[in-house]
Amino acid sequence: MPFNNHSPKQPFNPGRKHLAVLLDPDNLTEASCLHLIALSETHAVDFFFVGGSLITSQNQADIIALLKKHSHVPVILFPSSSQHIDTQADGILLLSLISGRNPEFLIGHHVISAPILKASRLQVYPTGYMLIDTGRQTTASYMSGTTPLPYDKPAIAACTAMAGELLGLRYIYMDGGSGAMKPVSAEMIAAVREAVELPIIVGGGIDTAEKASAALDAGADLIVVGNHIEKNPGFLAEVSSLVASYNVALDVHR
Ligand code: 1GP
Repeated sequence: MPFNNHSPKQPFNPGRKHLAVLLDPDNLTEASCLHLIALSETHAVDFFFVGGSLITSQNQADIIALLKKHSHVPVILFPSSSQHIDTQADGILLLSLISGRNPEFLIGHHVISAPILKASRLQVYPTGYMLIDTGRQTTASYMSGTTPLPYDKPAIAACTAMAGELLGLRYIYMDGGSGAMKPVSAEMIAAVREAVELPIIVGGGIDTAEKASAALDAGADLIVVGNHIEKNPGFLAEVSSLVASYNVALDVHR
């Protein structure tokens, strides 16, 4: 059986800021997906993440096929279970839900997924996934049967991320949950930034440029925006320009 090299290529350009647009197959039509693809041609997007905590439609495969046909932006799966692996994508966030204590999401789904991933060409990104309590129970927390990290306990987040790093995970994803009422706090992101050297992904409830800036300033390497771009595709231009402005500033100071 031809096994591929799955050691993660660095998807992040070290020292730069990045933007991922999260596409939830349940909230997309072919037309809305094509519209976002067109916008991403003129406003830089580093990654399309595809997935959701509960997918009720059957169109994930069609959405990924559309993205692969019409866009050069890498498509990375953001799966909620082993059932959502799709080998049309470029890569997969292999999420270990380290904020929780549910073995199925720490290792169970991974065991089921492993032979499929090994036989695929998907780039695998081992990611310590941390759900943060941002004020109301999220689908991710309910569906995973886990308690999210307390919002105002940055030390717990820092120690959790440290443990993930020591276990060999390569990325940390701090998520307030899709449509979160408030994003993960800058204090918590900064504490995790201080605690680990891994690239940090932050998402959930980023619906203004100010919230995006707060996450980037605190140390996020990649911000994920889903809901607000689905509701208001024009936000893609705004947040993309913002991320680009950080990179221009970084270039100037080199
Ligand atoms: C959720 O981090 C993502 O898992 C994105 O959240 O949809 O609130 O942008 P939003």
